[in-house]
Amino acid sequence: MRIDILTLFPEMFQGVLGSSILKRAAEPVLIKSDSTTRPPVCSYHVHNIRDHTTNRHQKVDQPPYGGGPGMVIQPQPVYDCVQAVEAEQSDTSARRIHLTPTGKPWTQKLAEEYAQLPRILLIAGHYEAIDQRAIDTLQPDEISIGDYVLSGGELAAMVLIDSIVRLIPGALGHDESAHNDSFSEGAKRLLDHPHYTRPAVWNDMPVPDVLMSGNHAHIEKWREEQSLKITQQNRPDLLNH
Ligand code: 6GU
Repeated sequence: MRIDILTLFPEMFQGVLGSSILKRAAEPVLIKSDSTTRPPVCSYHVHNIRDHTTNRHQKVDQPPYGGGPGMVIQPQPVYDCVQAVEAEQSDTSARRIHLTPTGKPWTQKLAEEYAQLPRILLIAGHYEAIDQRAIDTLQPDEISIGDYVLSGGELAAMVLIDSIVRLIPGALGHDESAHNDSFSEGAKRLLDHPHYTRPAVWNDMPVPDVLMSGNHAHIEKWREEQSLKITQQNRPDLLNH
């Protein structure tokens, strides 16, 4: 998957894309059996919207028509940046995504859908908003990551990238399957059960007996019960669907 990111703050992405699973997903995959490599499962391309301004001071924002607080990003640099970026590797068409608190809620189900695509292009606004005419012209999917307001779409874009990339086959190692994650199909879209590791007793607290029993049917039943209990406690809304 090719991932293009359009932002006024490219530096915000360096740490996140350069660490942990997102970093590894953009590196060639070493095949143990014959020591050959496969191409990375994804690539990241971060673009500065400011590079597409046409004015001398590279200004991208102006006060809103009709008045009100904050600044609005002008449509031209956003539109031109999208056109320039999509012209790179133009044989692969990109799903456009605009990160905005007024978008549709992001879910694991959408992450699973997007993980199948060959190319996504994320537009992260900042300040009050992007001029609506750029949105109307580009017709991106509009996505929000929750009912709170961030200073810009960048953190939300990173959330989308992380939740999508870990679902691309080959992005996670063999021991890190996403199949039973919270909200996944394998977890029946419920919250995950609690987890335990060594030592068997810590601060006078033993690991639940069933997990030491070796009885996989019992273990699975216990985990399903725990999932249901934690979901009832913390997210009863998930049970009414
Ligand atoms: Cl996608 N952007 C901003 N600025 N705030 C948000 C958001 C996105 N999702 C939730 N809050």
